[in-house]
Amino acid sequence: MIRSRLEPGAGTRTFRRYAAAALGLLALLAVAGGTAYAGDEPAKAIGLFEFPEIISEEAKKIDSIFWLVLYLTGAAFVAVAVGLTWCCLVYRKREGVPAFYTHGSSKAALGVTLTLAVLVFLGVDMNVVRASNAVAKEVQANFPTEDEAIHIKVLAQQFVWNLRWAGKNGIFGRTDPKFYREDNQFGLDEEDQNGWDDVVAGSLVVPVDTPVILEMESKDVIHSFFLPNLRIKQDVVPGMTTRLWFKATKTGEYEIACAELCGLGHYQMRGLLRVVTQEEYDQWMASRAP
Ligand SMILES: [Cu+2]
Repeated sequence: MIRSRLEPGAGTRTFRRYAAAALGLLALLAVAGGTAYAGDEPAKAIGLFEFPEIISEEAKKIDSIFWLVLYLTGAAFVAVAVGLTWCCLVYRKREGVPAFYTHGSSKAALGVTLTLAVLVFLGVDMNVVRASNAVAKEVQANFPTEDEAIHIKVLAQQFVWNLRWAGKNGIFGRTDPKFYREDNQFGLDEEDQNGWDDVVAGSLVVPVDTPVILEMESKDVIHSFFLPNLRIKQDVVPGMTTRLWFKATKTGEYEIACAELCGLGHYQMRGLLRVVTQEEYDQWMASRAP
């Protein structure tokens, strides 16, 4: 005859004990996750999962949110996986002992579920919200003042990024969609003198260590302007102007990508970000707008 190794009533007690242990473990991991994040420097990525090189101070802060989410959800995942494996081992069927089964008690189940929900809400959700709000305020919404920044207009179309600088006079020329032509992608109004010195280019040339404000519009569908090395991305929507800012701190050539599936040629909607020294920038500008 097969007999249970557990006494009557022992099931509920054991369940409560294990549930308490699991809760303790989860609380510990939540605290550990928060502590791991408390460091200033984001953890270093390894091997296959190496991120694109970071070229701004703001990008580091944005990455810290990624790491925070990874630590917290990683900790919760490990806690769940360990608990599950452990239950499978402890309650398995063995020689002379049937697999343990319990309906549990609805009171205990309710208590455990509510406690877990509160712990996850406070330990994971609220931590992420708090940290990401701080970064959004500090980075995303913290636009440089109008006159310390260089303004560049971005006009997205399937499947190209058109870029325009105001030129010597610092004033953008008037545009109108009725002037859109193969050789006038921005639809510049040739009668407006302010636009005569506007510089139009296919790659985004900016001086290093200088704030840049992008004013972005789309001719056709929704695109998404993505600078992976700066960790910034913004939808470009027909009928409205969206803005983005950055300050690159390292010279070099980096990728611009479209991060919104915008049509069959989406994959080729790449651009080039060229971060150059101030002298190179002045030279480039002078050669484009004499
Ligand atoms: Cu696109």
